[in-house]
Amino acid sequence: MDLIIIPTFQEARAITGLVERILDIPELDTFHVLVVDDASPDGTGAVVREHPSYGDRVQLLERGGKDGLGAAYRAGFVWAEQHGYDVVVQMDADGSHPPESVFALVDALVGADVAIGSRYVPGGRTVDWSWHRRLISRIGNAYVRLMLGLPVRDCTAGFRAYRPGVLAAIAADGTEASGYSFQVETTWRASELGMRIVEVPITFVEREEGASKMTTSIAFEALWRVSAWRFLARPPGVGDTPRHLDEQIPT
Ligand SMILES: Nc1nc2c(ncn2[C@@H]2O[C@H](COP(=O)(O)OP(=O)(O)OP(=O)(O)O)[C@@H](O)[C@H]2O)c(=O)[nH]1
Ligand SMILES: [Mg+2]
Repeated sequence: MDLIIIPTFQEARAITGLVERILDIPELDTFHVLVVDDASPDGTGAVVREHPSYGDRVQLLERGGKDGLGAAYRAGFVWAEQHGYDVVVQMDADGSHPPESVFALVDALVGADVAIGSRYVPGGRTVDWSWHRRLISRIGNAYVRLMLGLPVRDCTAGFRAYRPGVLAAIAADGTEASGYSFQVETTWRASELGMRIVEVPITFVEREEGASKMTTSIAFEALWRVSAWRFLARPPGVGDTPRHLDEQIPT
């Protein structure tokens, strides 16, 4: 079985619609959904437990309180490994990442370890994003690429699929980011581990319900972490000999 992990904080109004969309896609019938909720005061966890497929295709990992996107994903990835899932997909709860594109990401794993749903490759786009959101995202990505030299256009994307077995090396151990810089950190680690990363164009849609969780402290964490990583030869815990690609990708 495969797993889609959705971290949530205050997404009670959005989560059911997204879960329904996922469960309704015939190509995704091998997928379960894991919502990782940080004790959202709006009752996101309770909404998930009320879903008719709860305990079957819909699972919930409840955490004690708001602890950041990175921590939520680390817990979700460990859970996926403990439960023996194969492909793992990560996506936001707010509808920005179209579940209809999950299959394209999974398809791209035939020749890759990580597939990123990308706004910034030909065919990818953002819908209803204000000019200043676009600008911040573009500047952020340009800064990350410049600092870390990553071969990826959309380093901050939160919509990804991982080939079975690669997550433990990339993310579960050794990552340190708590906020959205976790996305950059996992891209960097995958790249330094010699993993093959592909970008699949997606249409990113501005959230319809709820509010953004982006704060100045999350943005500041991203800035200082990326700047500090610039001065490390490689991510902590990553050896100096990247695995050879032939060893990782079945032909
Ligand atoms: N579990 C958990 N989830 C979080 C936390 N912070 C954000 N999220 C979730 O991470 C996903 C991305 O957060 P968003 O607020 O949509 O971030 P964003 O896409 O940069 O902001 P918008 O464009 O305004 O939506 C959403 O599903 C959030 O509910 C957190 O601290 N814990
Ligand atoms: Mg969002």
